[in-house]
Amino acid sequence: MEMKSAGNDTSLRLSDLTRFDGIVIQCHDNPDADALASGFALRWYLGRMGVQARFVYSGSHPITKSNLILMNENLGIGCEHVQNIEPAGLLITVDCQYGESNVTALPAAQVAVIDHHQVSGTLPAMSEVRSNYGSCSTVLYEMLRAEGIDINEDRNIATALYYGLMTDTADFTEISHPSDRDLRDIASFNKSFITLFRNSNLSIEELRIAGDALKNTIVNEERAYGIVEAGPCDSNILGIISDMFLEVDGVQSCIVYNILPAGVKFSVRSCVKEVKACELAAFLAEHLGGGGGHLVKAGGFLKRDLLVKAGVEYEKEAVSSFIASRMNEYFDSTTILYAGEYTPDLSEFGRYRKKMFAVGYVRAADFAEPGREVAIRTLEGDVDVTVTEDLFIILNVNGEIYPIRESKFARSYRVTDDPYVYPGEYPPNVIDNGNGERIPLLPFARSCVSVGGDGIYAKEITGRMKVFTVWDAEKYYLGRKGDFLAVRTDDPTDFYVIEKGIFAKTYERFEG
Ligand SMILES: [Mn+2]
Repeated sequence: MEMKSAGNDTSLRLSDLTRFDGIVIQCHDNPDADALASGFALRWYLGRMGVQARFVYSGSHPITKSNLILMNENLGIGCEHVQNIEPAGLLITVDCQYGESNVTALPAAQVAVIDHHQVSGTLPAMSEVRSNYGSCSTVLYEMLRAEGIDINEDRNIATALYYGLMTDTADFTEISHPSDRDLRDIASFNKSFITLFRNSNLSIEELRIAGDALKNTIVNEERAYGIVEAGPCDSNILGIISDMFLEVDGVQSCIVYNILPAGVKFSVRSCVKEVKACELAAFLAEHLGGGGGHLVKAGGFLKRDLLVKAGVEYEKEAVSSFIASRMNEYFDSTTILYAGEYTPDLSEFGRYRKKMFAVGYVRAADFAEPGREVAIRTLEGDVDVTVTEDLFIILNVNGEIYPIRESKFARSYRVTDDPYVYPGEYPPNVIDNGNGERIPLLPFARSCVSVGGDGIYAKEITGRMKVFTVWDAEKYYLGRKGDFLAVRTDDPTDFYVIEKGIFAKTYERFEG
């Protein structure tokens, strides 16, 4: 088999798959809603293209959870439980990667992978893994979109993908990627099916699991966090337990996790501004899976194969001491700076100024009538703005997007005739908040270059640092080792963090 190593850029298109005969789609053993939805959408696509495919799962256990049985039957998913198959011409694993411990190996001439988890081994040449997506359903939604196909052409497909994303992200509270928000907002789903599935989600056994879990809480008083291990249960049960646990006096942040065959699923909560739940989740899952969400609620997954590779034995005691030590590391390795309390010692800082560099810009009035309320959808979140004649949007070097007024734009940038090429991963959109329409920005983008300025003071950050700036006393900016702490030359109380990649690209040393 032709192989490519982990971490390579892959761009598989769904239309690459239609030339094969004997296609079998396989999701992981013990399927969840996201796995069922992804395979269902893929088989639907292939069917439209005149290609027949089977959709299967393997492993010793048939599906028993009632929401999944209802989903499988009501939406016509028809995912079959098999122990073995005739060798497939092409085996496509969805919501998992071929060769992983939670995917029974089925025989195949060729393998393809579509997934949203962290890459754990070697991927086949035909693969599409978007590890920063909240669900594999979102990956399918985007891949269908790339083929010009609207998921809302089939209400069952839209319902399945919506439900897949919903259950993988604890009712959308743990989503982080803008494409996830797009799927959530755009899917025209069958409300009565979603209500039916949602209300068949908790079994009596899972309710007992929640009760039992709360008998074995660990509270670290010094760092004010809590840890709970729950038995195997759905991820939204983890959310329910962590919501309750956070209510406890003396628990300012908490993690609730369970050990599943494929890995450790966890929910994180925080009620203090010094801990962003999404950032704690990302820290815990660093190199081991994925984590993200919102300031208060977040979640993630530690893949079994990656934990074992990192030397963590996959059993109760070892996993629990690993989690406790990562939690301690999180609290102990971080410096917190508060605007108004911290005075930078400028003798430790160097002087830097912005290089001339090319970025893109869009004049808001070009894509929407002045007065319209729009949300600019970016990797970091949605920013609501009102369109005015003088509103411009900058598409920055790393793909970040921010609004700017024309007067400031005119001072900081010079318009050029060069064609504009967007460097980022998520082509930026704005959503018209009035009618929900999604407007792609790139057709309106033009080029400009930034012009100098009087520079900043900056120093490299050596550990983890949380910075509360004068602009926002509630939300910190996170600095990691190698990033820079920057101070304005005209106002030393105004300090902030610049990510190391952006710093290297956009700043240069300067003797001012
Ligand atoms: Mn999934």
